[in-house]
Amino acid sequence: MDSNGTFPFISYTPVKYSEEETLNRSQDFFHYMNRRRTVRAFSDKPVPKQVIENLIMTASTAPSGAHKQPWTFCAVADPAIKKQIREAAEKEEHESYHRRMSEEWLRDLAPLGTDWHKPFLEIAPWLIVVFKKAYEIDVEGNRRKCYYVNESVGLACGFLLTAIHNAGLVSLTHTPSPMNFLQKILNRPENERPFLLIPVGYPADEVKVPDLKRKKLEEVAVFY
Ligand code: IYR
Repeated sequence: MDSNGTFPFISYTPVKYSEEETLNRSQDFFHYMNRRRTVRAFSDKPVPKQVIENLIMTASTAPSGAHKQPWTFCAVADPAIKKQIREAAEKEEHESYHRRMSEEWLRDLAPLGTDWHKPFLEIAPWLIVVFKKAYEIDVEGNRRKCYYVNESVGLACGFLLTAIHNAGLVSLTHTPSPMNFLQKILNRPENERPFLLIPVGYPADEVKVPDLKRKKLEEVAVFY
């Protein structure tokens, strides 16, 4: 930013495709993304740190309110920290599955076969813990507002899952609840709140996924 608080404007060079290429690319990308599946059983095969850095940099290209980029991605490979996260998550999940979740919620989850056991939190080579910044602290230590934080961080997570799939890796959008234990274990500052916990890696051999179907275009879109 310059001294009067505005970004200099520079010319934008769009990527350009012919109409036919645009059609093909949109179709191919849909088919590619439609192969993405959430996986709950991971291989312990390592993933290089550089790959994770690239995935995070891709996520961080997401648009955000007033370009605040109100996110922090904590990438955990340390087995001792993963163990701590697993133990804390399983404690909360045990409570949720046994006492906090409604009958309807448990019924809705039954087809997915989930329960309070979360071995993937130790098996997956990386856990990416996404934090949202409720506000920022500037260089002088003042509180600065962030805008549309949930929308912004949700978009960044979408970009992250897309990048993970694009790299031939798999992920699980895990939402232990409540998840303030992540702020403590990872020693994050007060302005950062846990948003999603995403194990990343290769799928376990012969992994199975539920045979779910995605809604048809007519069920998710209305054209005017
Ligand atoms: N957070 C719990 C329960 C859970 C909730 C939803 I909504 C899911 O789509 C899947 C699981 C867990 O991670 O097991």
